[in-house]
Amino acid sequence: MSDAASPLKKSKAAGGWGALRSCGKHLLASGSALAGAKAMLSANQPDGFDCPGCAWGDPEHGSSFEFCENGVKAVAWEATEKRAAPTFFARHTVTELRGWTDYDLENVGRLTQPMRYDPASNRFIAVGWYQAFAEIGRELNALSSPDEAEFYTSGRASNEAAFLYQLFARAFGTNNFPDCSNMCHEASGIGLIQSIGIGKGTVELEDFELADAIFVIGQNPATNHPRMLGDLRRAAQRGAKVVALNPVRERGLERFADPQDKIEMLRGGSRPVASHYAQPKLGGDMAAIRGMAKIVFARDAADRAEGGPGLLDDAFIAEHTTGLEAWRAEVEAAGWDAIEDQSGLDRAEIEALAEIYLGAERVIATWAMGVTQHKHSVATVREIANLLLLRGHIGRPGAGLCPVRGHSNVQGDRTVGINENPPAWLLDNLDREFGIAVPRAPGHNVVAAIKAMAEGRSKAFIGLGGNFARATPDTALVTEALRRCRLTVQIATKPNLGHMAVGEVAYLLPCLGRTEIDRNAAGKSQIVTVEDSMSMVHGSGGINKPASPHLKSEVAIIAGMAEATLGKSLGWAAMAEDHDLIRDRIARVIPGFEDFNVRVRQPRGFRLRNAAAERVWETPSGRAEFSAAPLPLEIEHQAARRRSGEFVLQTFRSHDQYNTTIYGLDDRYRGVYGERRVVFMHPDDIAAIGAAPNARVDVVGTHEDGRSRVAEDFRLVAYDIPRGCVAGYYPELNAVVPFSRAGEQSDTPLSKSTPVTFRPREAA
Ligand SMILES: Nc1nc2c(c(=O)[nH]1)N[C@H]1C(S)=C(S)[C@@H](COP(=O)(O)OP(=O)(O)OC[C@H]3O[C@@H](n4cnc5c(=O)[nH]c(N)nc54)[C@H](O)[C@@H]3O)O[C@H]1N2
Ligand SMILES: Nc1nc2c(c(=O)[nH]1)N[C@H]1C(S)=C(S)[C@@H](COP(=O)(O)OP(=O)(O)OC[C@H]3O[C@@H](n4cnc5c(=O)[nH]c(N)nc54)[C@H](O)[C@@H]3O)O[C@H]1N2
Ligand SMILES: [Mo]
Repeated sequence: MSDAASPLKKSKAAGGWGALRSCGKHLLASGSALAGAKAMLSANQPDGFDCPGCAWGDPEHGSSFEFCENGVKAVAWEATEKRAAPTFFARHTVTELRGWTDYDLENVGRLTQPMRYDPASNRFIAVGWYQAFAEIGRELNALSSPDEAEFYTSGRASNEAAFLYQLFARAFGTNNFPDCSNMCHEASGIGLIQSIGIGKGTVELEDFELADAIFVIGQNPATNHPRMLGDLRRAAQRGAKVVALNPVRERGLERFADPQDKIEMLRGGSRPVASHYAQPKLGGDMAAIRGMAKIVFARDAADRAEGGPGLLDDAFIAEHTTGLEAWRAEVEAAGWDAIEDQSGLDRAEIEALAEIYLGAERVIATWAMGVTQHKHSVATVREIANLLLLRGHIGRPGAGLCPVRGHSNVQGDRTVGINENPPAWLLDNLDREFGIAVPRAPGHNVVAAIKAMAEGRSKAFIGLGGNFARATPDTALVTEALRRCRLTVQIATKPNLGHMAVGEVAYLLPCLGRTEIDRNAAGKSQIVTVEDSMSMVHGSGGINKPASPHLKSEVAIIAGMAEATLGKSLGWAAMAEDHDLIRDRIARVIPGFEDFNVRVRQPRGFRLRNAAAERVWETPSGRAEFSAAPLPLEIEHQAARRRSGEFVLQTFRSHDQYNTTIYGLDDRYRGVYGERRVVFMHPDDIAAIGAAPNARVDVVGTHEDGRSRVAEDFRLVAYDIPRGCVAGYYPELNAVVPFSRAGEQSDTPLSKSTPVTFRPREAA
C-alpha cells in the first residue's frame, strides 16, 4: 500500500490528549460542564448509572472510574441544559423540521413535555400524559389485528423497560418486535446458537488478561469501544499478539495512548496495539479464516506424519464436538485461488495469521459490524467458531468467542424477551406467570416491518427509543412508510429527524435518561438493570435532576400505554411504581434471574450462566457443532469487479457520532475534519474512475429493483483501503442501501456491502 494514501503515517496515536480535549469540548458544548463531570464520575460505578455508551464490560477490581471519551460524549449529550420545549415546536412546522440535519435537530436539546402532532397547524403541540395514553390505547384497539402494530426497540432500553414492553405487545397480541439488534449482531446470535448452543460470547473481561492471541475482526474499538482498547493495549504490553483484520487501517488499532496513564500522557507517548494488521476485502473474512484452517490442517497432518501428536485438541474434539470431518472436507475443497481472491489476502499473509493462531495457547476472537452486516455473516461467525473449536479455545481461561455488542443493553433486551421469533419456553412462561395466552406466530423483524408498513399492512409504529427512519436502509422509502401509518409513537429523550416522519396520529413522548433520578410517587428512587457483552447484569440508578418535571421513565410510559390499551388487570401501575415488582416477574419468567432483586444489589451485579463457557452445549446434538458451509461462489467485491465501474460500499461510524446521533463533524483518527460527506477510496480506484482526489461525486446505488438511490455530493478521500472497496458514514449513506438485500438467515441489511457507482458532480 502506498504511503501517500495513508494519513496514519503522519498522524498521532488514538486516545491521549486528543481524547481529553475532545471531551472537554463536548462537556462545554452541552452547556453543563459541571453536571456532566459529576455524572461522569459515577458512570460504571457501583452506585451510579451504567454508561449509556457501549456494552463493553466493567472491571472488577479498581473502582476508580474508567475514563472513556465515548462515555463522556454520551453523558454530556443527555445532561445538556438545552431544551426542546413546546415553544420550540410552536416556532417550526414539522415540514420545516424535516429539512433540518440530524445534528441540528438533536442539538435543540431535551424534550420536556408529551407532544401530539396537530395536522391543522402542521406542528407538535403539548398534551397531557393521560390524554396521550388514552388516545394511543384507542388507536391500538381500533386496528383490525394486533399484528398491524410494530413495536420497535433500540438497545438502550433497560431490562425492566424491555420486559414490560414485550409483555405489553404480547398481551396485546403480537410478536412484531423489529429491534436494532436485527441490524446489528443478529448474525452473531444465530450463528453462535447453532455452533455452541448460546447466542452470546463465552469470555469474561478477565480472559483478556490471560489470552496469548486476540483476533479483532471487523471492529473499530478506538472509536466504538474505547474501554476495550485499554484491555487490548494491556494485553499487547504483556506480550500477547493482537491481530486486527480490517480492510481499513484504523489508527486506534495500530497505536493508542492511554488517557488513564498519566506518565504516558505527559511524555506524549503511545504504544502499538495491533502486532499484526491484515486488510481483507469487504466480506472476505470467511475465506480468510478458511485459509487459516487449511494451513492448520496441513501443519497438523505434517506433524502427525512425523510421529508428533498433531496440532488439534483431539480430546476436546472427541468429547465435545461434532461435524469436524464435513468441515475439513469443505476446507480441503476450497482452492487457494478462491480463498485469495475472495479474502483479498495472499497466501503468505494468511499463513502468518495461522502461525499466530497455532503459536498461542489461549486465543480470543472478537468481532462486530464488519463481520455481521454481510450476506454470509452467519456462515462467517460459524467459521470463526470452527477455528476456535479446532484447538479447544472455548470454555477455558483466556480463550473464547466475543461478539462485542453495540448498544449498552442490546444483549439484555434480547435476554428478557425482545425477540420476533421467540422460543416456546418464553411464551409458556409468560402464559403461566400472567395467566394470559400470548400469540405463538413469529412476528416482524426490521426488514419485515419496513415491508409491512410500506405496503400498508402495518398501520401503527411504536418506537422505544432509537431512530428507525435513519438507522434503517432506504431512508426515503422508510420515511414514507412511517408517514403512511395511522399511528406513530416515539419514546425519546431528544427530538430526531426520524420523529418528523409522523403518522396521521403522532406522539412524541419524553422520557428520563439513564443519568437521571427516577423517583416514584412515594419519593423512592428506582433503579434499572442492564447486561453487558460479558453477560454481567448490573444495576443502574441516575444521579442527575430530570431535565423536566414532566418526564416519565420509560417503564412508566410503557405501563401507561399498556393500561390504557389493555386495562389494569396485569398490574401495570404497581410495576411502574416499584421496579422490584418487575424484577420479581423477570425472575420467574427468564431462567438465570433467580433472586434477581438480591443479586442485582451486589456491588458488580452478577453473571448470567453461560453453558458453553462451562463446555455444556445446548445444541440439538449436545455438542459444539462445526459448520460445513461451502465458500460463497462469489461475494460482492468480486461481482462489482465483474461489472466494471462498480464498487462495494461499507457504511461505518465516524469518531464523532453515536449511531444516528451526530456529536460533531470530525473523524479525528481518520483525519477528516468539519465534514461527513466523504467516501474513502484507494487512490488507484479514484484514478480508475477518472477522478482526482477530493473530487466531488454522487453515490449511486446499483441494486436493480426499479428504485433510484442516490446520495448527493460526497468528497473522494484517498485512503488505505483495498481496491474495489469503499467506505463512508452512516446514516447519510443509508439513502443508497436497499432494505431488500439482507443477510442469509440473519435478515440483517447489508450495511457493509452495498454495490455502488459514482457520478461526477457538475462543476458549480
Ligand atoms: N462512539 C460510538 N460508539 C459506539 C457506536 C457509535 O456509533 N459511536 N455504536 C455502537 C453500536 S450500536 C455498535 S453495533 C458498535 C459498532 O462497532 P463497530 O463494529 O466497530 O462499528 P463500525 O463503525 O460499523 O465499524 C466497523 C469496522 O469494521 C470494518 N469492516 C467493515 N467491513 C468489514 C469486513 O468485511 N471485514 C472486516 N474484517 N472488517 C470490516 C470497518 O472498516 C470498521 O473498522 O459500536 C457501539 N459503540
Ligand atoms: N448503514 C448503516 N446502518 C446501520 C448501521 C450501520 O453500520 N450502517 N448500524 C446498525 C446498528 S449496529 C444499530 S444498533 C442501529 C441503531 O439504531 P437505533 O438504535 O434506532 O438508533 P440510535 O441512533 O442509537 O438512536 C438514537 C436515538 O435514541 C433516542 N434515545 C437516546 N437515549 C435514549 C433513552 O435513554 N431512551 C429513549 N427512549 N430514547 C433514547 C434519541 O432520541 C436518539 O435520537 O443502526 C443500524 N443501522
Ligand atoms: Mo449496533
